[in-house]
Amino acid sequence: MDAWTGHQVPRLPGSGQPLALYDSARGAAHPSLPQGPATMYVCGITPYDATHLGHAATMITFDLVQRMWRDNGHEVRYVQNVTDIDDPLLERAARDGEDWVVLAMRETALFREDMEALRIIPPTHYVGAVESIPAIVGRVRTLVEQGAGYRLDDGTGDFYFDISAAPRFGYESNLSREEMLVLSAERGGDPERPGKRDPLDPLLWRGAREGEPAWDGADLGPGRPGWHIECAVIALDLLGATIDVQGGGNDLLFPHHECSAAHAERLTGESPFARHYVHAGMIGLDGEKMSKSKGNLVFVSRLRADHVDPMAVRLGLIAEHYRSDRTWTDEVLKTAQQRLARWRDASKASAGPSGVDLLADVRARLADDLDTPGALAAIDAWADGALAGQGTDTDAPALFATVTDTLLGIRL
Ligand code: 5CA
Ligand code: ZN
Repeated sequence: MDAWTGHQVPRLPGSGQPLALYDSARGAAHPSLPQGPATMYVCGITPYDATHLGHAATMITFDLVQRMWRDNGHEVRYVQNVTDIDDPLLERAARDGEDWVVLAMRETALFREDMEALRIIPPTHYVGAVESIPAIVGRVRTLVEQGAGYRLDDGTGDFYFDISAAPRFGYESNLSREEMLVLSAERGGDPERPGKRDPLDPLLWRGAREGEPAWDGADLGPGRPGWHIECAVIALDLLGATIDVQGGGNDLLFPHHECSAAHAERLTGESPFARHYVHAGMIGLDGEKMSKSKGNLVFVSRLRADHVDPMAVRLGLIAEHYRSDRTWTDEVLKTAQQRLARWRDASKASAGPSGVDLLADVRARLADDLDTPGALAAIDAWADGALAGQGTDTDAPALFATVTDTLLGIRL
């Protein structure tokens, strides 16, 4: 499917150091050193409701990864998916008496508008689960032929992945089996289901049910794909066996990314699937994770309709470190609006402190696992200096505005 329209990203002089990113599998930050084009797969929306600030924050995090790679001269190949068939989508459509296809198309269109307003560089490929079904069927059949997938013996036509076929299962999330069982039950898995070889085995293919959409599965029988295999197949087909970054929110650490990696590694024989598994913290409202099921959502489109500057939203979402779970409040927005106004004033100064030093500082902060609080502090210090009449660098105000635009996606 089509992505959204991007904006021109100005080039900055020189380049910085390699981007170090925290990898959940290794539990530490390591430099990302792409060989050839940098490759990234980010888990996108399930389009049954409008884009909320949690989605936006996660998309902004990976936009910063892309901006840092580009600044270091890498070509970037970025794939994002849309889970345009899944239980929550069917449930919401049924609740509202709406066609699930129409619902998915409408919410995906709104997401594109939000991403464009937030100045997020579009992915190279924006891919729906539905359009990927033939490829997924082929890969599930391969897993079954290899003995890594099996049909449940209860007449449903459901197929599962046998996690014993993935010798490294658990390396990505580093959780105990007990923790995995709890999270599996909470996040779309079915550890209680009888007949599975292991309670943690994830669904590969769901046999057709009365009243649910189904697709041709060749000798799997009609049905629809499981969630984790979708992301594994889309990433493998468009980016290859080993990718630089597999990204998403930290709610996807387990089972989603663990199982996607297990599927991909079993299919290719290559491990690790991703050199970095990168997880953004959850955005909450008043102490609660923002989620569609809790109904405590702040929508990007609502803020836009209220004439809130998307650049202030972006700035508010990066004021704290991307890995920390954090809260959105009116105060966060107000602080971001004030900061944005101050930066805009400073960019109109006739001179300021050294622009070259500012660029080096911001690059260094962001290269350290996207330390946005540190980068924002360096930019604030420059702005304070310029507004106080310090410094004689007359090129600095223009460079200042380019730094915020190119590296942070904040257009002044
Ligand atoms: N379609 C799947 C991924 S394949 C999915 O998780 N969809 S989602 O709509 O629930 O979330 C879209 C992206 O936003 C995912 O990367 C998810 O991890 C992230 N996300 C969801 N809720 C939040 C939140 N409250 N804060 C930060 N990120 C979030
Ligand atoms: Zn995914």
